[in-house]
Amino acid sequence: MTWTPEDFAAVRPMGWRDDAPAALALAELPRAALARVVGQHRNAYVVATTLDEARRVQPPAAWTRPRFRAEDRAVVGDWVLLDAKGEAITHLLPRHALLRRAAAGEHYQQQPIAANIDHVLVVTGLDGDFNPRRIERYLLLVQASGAQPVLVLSKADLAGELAGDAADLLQPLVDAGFPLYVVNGKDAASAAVLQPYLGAGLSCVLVGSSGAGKSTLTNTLLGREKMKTAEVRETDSRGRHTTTSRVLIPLPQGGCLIDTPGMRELKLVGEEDLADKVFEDIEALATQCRFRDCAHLNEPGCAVQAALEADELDEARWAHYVKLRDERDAAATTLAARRAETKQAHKGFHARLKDKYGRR
Ligand SMILES: Nc1nc2c(ncn2[C@@H]2O[C@H](COP(=O)(O)OP(=O)(O)O)[C@@H](O)[C@H]2O)c(=O)[nH]1
Ligand SMILES: [Mg+2]
Ligand SMILES: [Zn+2]
Repeated sequence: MTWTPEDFAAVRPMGWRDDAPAALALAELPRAALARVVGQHRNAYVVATTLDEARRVQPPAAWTRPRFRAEDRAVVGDWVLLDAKGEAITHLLPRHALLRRAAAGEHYQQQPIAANIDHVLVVTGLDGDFNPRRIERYLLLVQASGAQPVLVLSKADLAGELAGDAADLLQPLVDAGFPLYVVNGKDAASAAVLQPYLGAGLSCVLVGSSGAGKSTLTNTLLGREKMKTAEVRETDSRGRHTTTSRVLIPLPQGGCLIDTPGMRELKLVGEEDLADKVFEDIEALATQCRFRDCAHLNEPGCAVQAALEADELDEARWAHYVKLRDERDAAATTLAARRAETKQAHKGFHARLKDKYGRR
């Protein structure tokens, strides 16, 4: 049986788009129940095949094997096909975007956060949560995802004059072209500036520290209290982890919103490009140094040192650039070693197959 237009009409309110890689891949596959991953649990997924029906399904057995790559398992936002009974996932469809970070711990693994999103709203509270360095780190991960980042400063109502100072500190990022919105997440009229990212066919994910105001914003944009929110401790502005898993919520505006719990650690994967907008100003400066291999320490004719002395480049921003660059380079080395290892393992496996069964 082939696919019918009705199959797609049912999933369109959940962000299905006929021009997406998932749609193109379907043309090659027999008709089956098409669903979007709207929630994740330790050993099961919650998927939706229509707007008003969500169900728990099992992943394919292969996904539960420890050596199976994390990025090849489904994550919130993914499109999947289900078996005839609608109880298990059979296929993961190709993605147009995947936000991921390096997972914590020694074993190098990537951790997917959300798939098939168009925008990533990087939410920062204008209280003790505000930290331009964390925003830079988020932006590097988002730039590598295929989705567009949008900077959202929440709690504008609590900030007073601080809002202006905070926006000033983010000026290099605004100059690089990242959209920036200052909102009161509790107020629908204020949050309405985000409507351009919430229209039919669009999916976005909210990321940021715990307590930044992601769930508050989700509820305001949705128009009802779907997500639990938590009081923030006054002493350090830290929130408690009220949102415990990632969930995809279809909005009345036609788009979909993914709320996530705060992430304590945001390790780079190794494939981030620092010159891709986030630090383009610094990388452009570095090309103006007298020496090509300038280390920007105390070489004569160093454009970076000159900019630092003239207060045209912020010391903290520069120091963070150096830190992230080193971290990215170290992660890239690990990534390359890991890939070589996997390749070697595959080679060994194929050699053993050949020994056993001869040439195939
Ligand atoms: N005044 C004010 N409080 C906010 C705003 N956004 C969030 N909050 C409060 O900050 C706390 C943490 O919000 P929550 O949405 O749970 O943060 P999350 O961890 O990012 O989901 C809650 O007490 C919210 O009421 C805002 O824009 N203005
Ligand atoms: Mg939350
Ligand atoms: Zn230099």
